[in-house]
Amino acid sequence: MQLQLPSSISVQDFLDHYWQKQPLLMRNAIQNYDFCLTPEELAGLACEEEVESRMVLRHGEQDWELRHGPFDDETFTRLPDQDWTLLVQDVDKYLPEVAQLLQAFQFIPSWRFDDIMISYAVPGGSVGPHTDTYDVFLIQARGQRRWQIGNRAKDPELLPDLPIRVLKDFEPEQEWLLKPGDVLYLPPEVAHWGIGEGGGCMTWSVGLRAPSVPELLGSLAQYLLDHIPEDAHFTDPPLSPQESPAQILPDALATVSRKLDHWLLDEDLRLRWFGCFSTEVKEHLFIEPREETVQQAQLASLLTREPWQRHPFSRWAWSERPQGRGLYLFVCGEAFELPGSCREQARRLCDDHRLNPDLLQDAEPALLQVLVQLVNENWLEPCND
Ligand SMILES: [Mn+2]
Repeated sequence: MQLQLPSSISVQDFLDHYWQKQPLLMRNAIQNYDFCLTPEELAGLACEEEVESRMVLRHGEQDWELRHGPFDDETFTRLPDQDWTLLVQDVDKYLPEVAQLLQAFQFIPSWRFDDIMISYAVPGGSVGPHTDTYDVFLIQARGQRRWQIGNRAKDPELLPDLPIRVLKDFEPEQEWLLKPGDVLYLPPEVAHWGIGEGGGCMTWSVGLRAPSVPELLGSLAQYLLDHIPEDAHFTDPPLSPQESPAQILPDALATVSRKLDHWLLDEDLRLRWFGCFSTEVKEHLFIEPREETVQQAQLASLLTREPWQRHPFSRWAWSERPQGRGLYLFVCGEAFELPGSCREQARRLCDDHRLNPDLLQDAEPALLQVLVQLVNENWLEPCND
C-alpha cells in the first residue's frame, strides 16, 4: 500500500516542496484499504484502562470542556447529539490492522512516526482551531469532516483559561470537505480546524515526533552523564599570576570547553544517544519482559516453530557507526552493537513486517546474542493471529 499522491506530484516532489513546508490536500489518496474500525469499537478502546483517550465538548461544564479516559458506557449514553468529539491515542499499537496503514508512508523514516490517533466526531464536534508542533497526515476514514486551515504561526495567541489549546484568532484561508480516503497533510504550526459534518465522522491522524531542542539537550545531557567516566575533572591551563585573581581568562574557558567537547562532539556516542532517544517507547506503553527466559541454543527452534513479529509497542532503528566500526541496532531505547556484516539482517529486523526465520541462516554469534535479548525483552514476540 502506498499513499496516492496527486498525479502531478512525485514522492520526491512531495518531500522537496511540501514536507515540513506547506499543506497538501490529497483526494482519494488512500485506496484499497478498509477503514474497518467502527465508532463503537473506538469507544470500546476508550473504556480500557491502559489506553490514552480524551473527549472534548464544545459546550460542556464550560466551553471546550476536556475529559480524560478511561470512559464507561454510561458516559457515552449521556452525551449530547452534537458538538463533541472522542480522541484515542496510539490506536496503531493496539490494532494491527490500523498499524498496517503506516505502510502507506514508507517514504518517511519509520522512527519519525509517533502514533495513529483516531477521532470520532458527531456533527459540530471538534477540538477547536489550533496548531501542532509536529507534522500530521489527517486521513478521513468514515463520514465527512470540514477542514479549515490558516497561516503558519509560532506562539499564536490562545483563548484564556481553557483546558485545551484553542486559538484566539483564527482566520481560515482555505477550506475543504474531506471524504473517506482523502488525506490532508499539514506541516507543523499551520493553524487548522476540523469539524465533524453529518454523522459518524472518523479521522485517523498519523502524527510525527517533533521533540523540542530543550528536550533533545536534556536527553543528550542525561545520556552523557550515564555514559562518561566520573573521574574526568577540571584541569588548569598553564597558569601565570593574574592581575586580578577573580578574572576568568579565555584560557580557562578554552580548557573547560575542550574537555566538554571531547564528549559532546564524539560522533559515535552521539549517534548512540540519538538512536536510543528516537526508539524510546512512551512510558504507558510498557512492554513486559518474557517470563521464561530463552537460551541461545533454543533460539532456532523457537523462531522457526511459528511466525514472529516486532512487539506492536516497540520502536526500531539501525545505523552504521562512524569510521566503519560496524552497526548499531536500536530497539526501545537500547543500543546493540553488531558487526558490519550483519547489515542486511539489521535492516530486515527493522523494516520487514514479520521476522523471517531465514534470518537465522548463517547468523553470526553476535546477531544470535542480540536476538536472544530481543526475545527475552519481548521486543520480538510470536504473532498473535
Ligand atoms: Mn491538530
